[in-house]
Parts: sequence; C-alpha cells; structure tokens
Amino acid sequence: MKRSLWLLCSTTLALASLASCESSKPATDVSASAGSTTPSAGRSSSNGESMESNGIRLTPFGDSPKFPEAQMQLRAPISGATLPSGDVAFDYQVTNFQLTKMSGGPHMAEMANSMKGQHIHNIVDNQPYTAHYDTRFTKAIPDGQHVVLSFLSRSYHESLKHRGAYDLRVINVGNTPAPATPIIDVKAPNLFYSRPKDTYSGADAKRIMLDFYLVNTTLEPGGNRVRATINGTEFMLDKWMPYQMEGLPAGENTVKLELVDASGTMIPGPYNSVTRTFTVAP
Ligand SMILES: [Cu+2]
Repeated sequence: MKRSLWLLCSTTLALASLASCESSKPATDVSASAGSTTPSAGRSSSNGESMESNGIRLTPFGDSPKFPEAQMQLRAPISGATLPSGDVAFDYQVTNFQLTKMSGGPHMAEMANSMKGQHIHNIVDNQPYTAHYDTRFTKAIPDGQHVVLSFLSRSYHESLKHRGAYDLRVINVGNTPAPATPIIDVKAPNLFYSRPKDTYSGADAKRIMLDFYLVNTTLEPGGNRVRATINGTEFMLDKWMPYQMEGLPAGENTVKLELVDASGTMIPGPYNSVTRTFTVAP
C-alpha cells in the first residue's frame, strides 16, 4: 500500500506530484485544491515571518484555499431597513462557494475546524459571531440600531477577505428612533473581531488562529496596522492575514485588537478597539 503510493508519487517529478498525491488522500484533503486556481508551491511559500515575544509566537499564513470567485450578497434585511422587534430574517445569496463543504488546504487539520464545513459568520455590533450553514436563517436582535457584518468563512473559520465576500450594513429593529448620527460610518476604516472564540482543547489548542476583519482599509508596513495585545504582550500586525498563535497558556487568554495609523494612533470607529477572552483547556 505504502509502496504503491510511493511508486505513484515517483512517476511524476517536481512539486506538482506532491500536490496530486496529497489530493488523492481520503477524507480531509479531498477538496484541498477545489477553491484555489493556482497550485500552491508549498506551505511556507506564502507565509510571513513569525514574531515571538514572551513565549507567544505569531505566524501569518497565506496558503489557504483562496476561493477568489466566491461571492456573497445579503438580500434581506435591506440596508437601513426598519424591522419589527424580535427575530430578524436573513437571506443571503452565495455563489461560487459551497456552504457545508470542507475547505481543505494545509491548515484545516491543524486548527479548530467545523465538522459542518464552510459557513457564514454573522456579526452584530461586533459581538461574537454566529455561524450559519444555510443562506436563510433568523436571529434574535434587540430593539435599536445595529451594525451587521457578514462574511464567508472557510470550514476552519478563516474569513474570505476579498471584496464581494462580505457585507456591512446598518439595520434598525423595533420602534426605537434611529440615532441622529448612524452608530458606524460604513465608508470609514473599520475593524471587526472574529477569532479566537470560546474554548480550545486537545490538538486544537496547539495552534490557535487569530483572524479579524477589515473594511475600507488594509494593513501595510508604514501604514495602518493592527496592534494585537495578547495576554499583555504587544504585536504590531502589518499584514491583513490570519495568524497562528502558539505558546498560549492553559486557562483564560485575552486578545485586544486596535486599528491604528502609521503613528500608532487609534483610528476612530466604534469597534476599532476590542478586547475578547477565550479559553485554552488544560
Ligand atoms: Cu467559523
């Protein structure tokens, strides 16, 4: 068995053979290349440099399946809508991206992965997201004005970051009069928190993904950046990428994210500073 696999691999030379043999593995890797249009040359090629401080290591990675054609549109509720109190009905149109499918790629097996596959992250007022595996669902939202960010997510919770894969809008629920100034400027640079969330245990706790969402800005050296303070240790992130966090202690961990400009000054925005906790099970 092992010998025949080796023979199969050795029949073709170069990196391409590695990719094809990998994709012939059962189960977890079946859809590894489904969403990427160009074969990956290797898992480290598009990854950034690690940063390490106080025993915490952060490594950006960019070699996930890309799904560049994936599109998500929110058909309801419409932007600026005033809706009755109670449950809000959401209706998305998703194209070139299959909800409930496993994303594959090199990171699916090494980080927390949803057994239910790809999904939508729905974030109201920068609260912890709810995950949705259908394009239609209802969600209880209190009366008042609210900010709704939605985006497509890989099965292991990494967001799709291209234009067309997200939606940001303001909605009004109930009879509360809308504030004179909307609670967010949807055209300004805005940061939203996505992962980590809840509790990580066993193998999932070895590498924990930090993933956040940016609207109307990106990050670059010498430009806007995200200051991530993890258990009191500061990291300056100058790439909008997911980051693997390693070396986190058991127990409660704290992540603070701030969207800052080139001089390190916070950029105004309702969610551009956020602090969240999550748990690493012993
Ligand atoms: Cu998710």
